[in-house]
Amino acid sequence: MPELQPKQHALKCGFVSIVGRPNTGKSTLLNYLVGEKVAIVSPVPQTTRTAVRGIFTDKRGQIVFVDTPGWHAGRDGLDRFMNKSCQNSLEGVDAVVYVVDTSRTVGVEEHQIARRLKSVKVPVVMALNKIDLKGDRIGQYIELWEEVKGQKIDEITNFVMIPVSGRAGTQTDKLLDILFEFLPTGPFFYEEDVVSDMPQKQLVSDIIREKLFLLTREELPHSIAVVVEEMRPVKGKTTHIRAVIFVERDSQKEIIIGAKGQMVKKVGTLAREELEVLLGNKVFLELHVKAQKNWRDDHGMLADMGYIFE
Ligand SMILES: Nc1nc2c(ncn2[C@@H]2O[C@H](COP(=O)(O)OP(=O)(O)OP(=O)(O)O)[C@@H](O)[C@H]2O)c(=O)[nH]1
Ligand SMILES: [Mg+2]
Repeated sequence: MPELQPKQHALKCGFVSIVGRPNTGKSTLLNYLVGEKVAIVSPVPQTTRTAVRGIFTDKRGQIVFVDTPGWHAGRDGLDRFMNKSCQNSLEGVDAVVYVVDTSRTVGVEEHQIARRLKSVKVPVVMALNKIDLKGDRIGQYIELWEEVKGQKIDEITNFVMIPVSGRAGTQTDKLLDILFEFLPTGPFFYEEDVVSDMPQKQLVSDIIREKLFLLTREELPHSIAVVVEEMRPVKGKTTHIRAVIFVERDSQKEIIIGAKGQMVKKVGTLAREELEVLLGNKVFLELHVKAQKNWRDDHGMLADMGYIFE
């Protein structure tokens, strides 16, 4: 006689895309939900440049989140790639989390995003984010959604709103509850302990770029890209990482290097500290800075940087 197996409950499992304008806190929310840093975060708009998966699993089931670059108006090659990543992330998902920043007023950019999202067929959850800042603009976002949908908020189907703080973790579990309600049952896509599927080289280059974004000002971050050229173990104890920081102009190269190399040294120290924790290994980080005019619009360069669809 075969042994009786305990009855398996069908678990929920599905894909959820996280979209919104730049800087609304999408990546911060993803990291909180997943419980680990899987996406880089900075105060600079357009920090996230590629779709990043973060996987949440518990007894309710599994949610594969897709964090996306902030939807924005730019028109060069990198802008087009980023906006296309947002658009693509809406295909084949089971629900969409539309993250808005309640500490900022609704502007033209937000109207454009809302219009793009109004015809999404799957359920939309509007995450009214950064409520810890006690901004009083929730009403504006309700009006915006009513306007684009042409309906009163309580008549709109397949739609839920929830105030949250991705930084403080306010109502994030409630958000998960709402999302699980919308998901189908099915087998998991990832092992239960997996939180990310990002290739290691991309993660490393993103971490270096995050430090650069934290330390540079104004337009400079948008001119920066980081490519990890080599990662190899040395004597089993140290990982040697060689990366190139690209900027667009020689004057920017000077800023990144800084007086007596101070700036690039600081970036290197901050990145190395985080990489050592991540890799569980000593890290020797070699950083080079190169000026590469117009890389943001150069198809070949963008492809090398991983900013092009196959
Ligand atoms: N006070 C507060 N700040 C937040 C919250 N969530 C994110 N932030 C801050 O908002 C800024 C942007 O956060 P990100 O998570 O990088 O935002 P994003 O939407 O992923 O930005 P892009 O990738 O550029 O589109 C950072 O300075 C965060 O620390 C929040 O809930 N409360
Ligand atoms: Mg982001």
